[in-house]
Amino acid sequence: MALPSGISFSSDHKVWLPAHFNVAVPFIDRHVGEGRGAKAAIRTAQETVTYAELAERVNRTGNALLGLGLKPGDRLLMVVKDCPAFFYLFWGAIKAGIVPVPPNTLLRALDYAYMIEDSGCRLVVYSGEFAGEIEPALRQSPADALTVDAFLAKMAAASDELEPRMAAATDDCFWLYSSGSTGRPKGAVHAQRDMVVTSELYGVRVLGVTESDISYSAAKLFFAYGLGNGMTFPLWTGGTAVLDDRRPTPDTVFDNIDRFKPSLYYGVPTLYAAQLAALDAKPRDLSSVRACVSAGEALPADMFRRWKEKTGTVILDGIGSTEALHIFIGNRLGDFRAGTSGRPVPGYDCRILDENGDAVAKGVSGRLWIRAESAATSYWNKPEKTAETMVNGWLNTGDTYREDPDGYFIYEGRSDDMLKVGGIWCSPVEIENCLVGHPAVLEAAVVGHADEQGLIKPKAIIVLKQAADAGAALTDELMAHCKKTLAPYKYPRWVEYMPELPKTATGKIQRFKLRS
Ligand code: 3UK
Repeated sequence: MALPSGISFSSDHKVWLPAHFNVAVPFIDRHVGEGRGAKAAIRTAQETVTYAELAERVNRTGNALLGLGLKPGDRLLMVVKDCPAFFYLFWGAIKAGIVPVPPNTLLRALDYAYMIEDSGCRLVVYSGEFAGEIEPALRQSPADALTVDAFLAKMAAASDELEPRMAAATDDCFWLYSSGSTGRPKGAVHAQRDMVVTSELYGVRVLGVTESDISYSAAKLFFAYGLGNGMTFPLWTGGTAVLDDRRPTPDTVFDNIDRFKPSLYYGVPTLYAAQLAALDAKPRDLSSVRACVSAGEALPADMFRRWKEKTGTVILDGIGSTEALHIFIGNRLGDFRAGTSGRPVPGYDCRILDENGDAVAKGVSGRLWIRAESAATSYWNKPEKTAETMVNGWLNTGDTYREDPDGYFIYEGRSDDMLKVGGIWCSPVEIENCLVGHPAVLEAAVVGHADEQGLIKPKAIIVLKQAADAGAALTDELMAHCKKTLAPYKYPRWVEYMPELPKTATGKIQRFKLRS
């Protein structure tokens, strides 16, 4: 398919956009004019939304948001499950010049309270299911709030005509929050052009996404990975996105594949591991799927092999980040190597540097830096974090990598203590703080530990106030304490008791000693 009018890419993969433009036009409005009005843009178990309906509801949403008093540049915090309203809110905001901010929907009231304050959002729209965490978070806040259902009633009553608010390619468009090992989540500010770049460079040119693809991402839309897979790539190409608002399990995912016959399936290693186990019990038909994609954490080579054996399909591992927006090093059909992240996506410059900032020789490990036109150029309100991470147009990924002789990039771990659990960030410090909040605990250290699939999960090493309290009952209690206080995926899967923790002379926990 030709690129949308006014948009082109140079031979070295740099994007050209009109000086005044709004990214909702090529992603949403264009399709009706190109004859896709009656085509399904979104399919769920409950409904199908055509491109014509989508364009109309995006307009009504933009008008409803303006009608609620939001002005261009204002932030809309949207804590919304994977459903068509996610699309309406995200694109309706963008078309009206309002900045949508869709955070992780698995977080707790304290996390949302922070994001509401940090973003200075004017309005919070949330799926009713999340009221228990959102309503307490709103108590101290001047922001207005509406459930999705209440918003949809306003949307239905708003005008279906909306002029796009014109912007420059590098103007702020949407934010995504990302967490660090210390400190609060950071809002990565993404520009108008960023989704154009990821959709074309990775979606079209690496994965080969087309209008005839049906895309199903078990990774949720709030995750930059899911946002690309399950929304921007299908909309960029005029294809169909399948959405399911439930928590993905092997059964729900395989049932969706049976029912919607997607041609592209996107998961994370933890889910692939559970799916592999489920396939032992019950074989499933994946013949509609032409490619499976994995990201969020490294896919062990053995899982790649077992999946291929059982399903006949390859899993294309690729590394992306919230800051880069989507995958910048990836495997592709016809060019993949198990146990690696693949090769750089054309258009993304990747460098592995030593501590002095010099490029290492092939085969030597170092810090991975990338340069990308889809990259966020700042963190909202965090000039120091911005200066550390975004340097002269280059992005510090925080990952250690090495390049093999054939140009495949091999992941070797994080350069900080952060963990990826089920593809989602976990800060050991946050889990330690939670554990220390339990009356029996004196000190706690959290490290990553590989489970039987080779996937990393948090493990806690605990020093008790009374050593005699140690035991299975306390372990259960500590796990329950974490599950109730933190996002549920963050609880430690193993607890070990020790008389003391290894520390540096300055009192810093030496987590590397605990990892072995
Ligand atoms: C790690 C990987 C090894 C790595 C993401 C695809 O994961 C995404 O974004 P986040 O900001 O995390 C980024 C960090 O996660 N990581 C991601 N993928 C891999 N490590 N192999 C992989 N395949 O530490 C990276 O720096 O949550 C993934 C697309 C968009 C994304 N935002």
